Amino acid sequence: MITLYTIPGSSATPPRIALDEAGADYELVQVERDEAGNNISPSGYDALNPMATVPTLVDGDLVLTEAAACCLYIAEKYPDAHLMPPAGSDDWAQTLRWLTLLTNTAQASFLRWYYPEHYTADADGLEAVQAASVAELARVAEVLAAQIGDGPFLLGAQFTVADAFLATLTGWSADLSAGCRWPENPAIAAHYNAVAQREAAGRALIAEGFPATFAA
Ligand SMILES: N[C@@H](CCC(=O)N[C@@H](CS)C(=O)NCC(=O)O)C(=O)O
Repeated sequence: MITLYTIPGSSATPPRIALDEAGADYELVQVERDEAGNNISPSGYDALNPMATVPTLVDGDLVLTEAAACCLYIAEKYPDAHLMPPAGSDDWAQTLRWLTLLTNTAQASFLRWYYPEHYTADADGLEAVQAASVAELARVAEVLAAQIGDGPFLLGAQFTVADAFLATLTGWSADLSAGCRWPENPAIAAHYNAVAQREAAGRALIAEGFPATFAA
């Protein structure tokens, strides 16, 4: 059985959505942190994940970190769930493109906003790190909205793990200031709502603390 180490609402959300969409048999293990942000439970967690982050997915002897890699693994392990287009197809390549943008640009930018102290040694520079992050997130949102178009998903009719990733980041963006929140963009709000309307994905989003819908 798969074990997914998680903190509610975290980067573990996309693989959790993927597991639920796949109807996988899995267990969630909550990672507890102290006030300094050190993982204190389960003991030995940092040996599984040398970056000391969540998620970590364990499946037998496999120990996998990085949310995007976990999503792709789940998609491959449960092919009947069709969480990725057929390997080698143009849609498959484009899904990799959007998933990569989501993880290495958008998610990274959100993490700079959430943890600015990790990105500057200047105690007076935290707000500047966050401001640069917000500017990048606004740019990425425009690119994503253009790709969604009439949607409902990034690749049109087919839901993929990239949509699980995007819905999670859309949920995170509710923490940003007014004017910067992704659901203020109608295409992104409609995308989130389409993901949330799926039975399994919607259940997972709610369980992770995200809203059932954003006003489009
Ligand atoms: N690229 C990593 C990022 C994981 C990540 O930074 N997770 C956050 C929670 S959303 C975390 O555990 N942060 C703790 C820290 O950076 O100390 C992934 O996708 O798995």
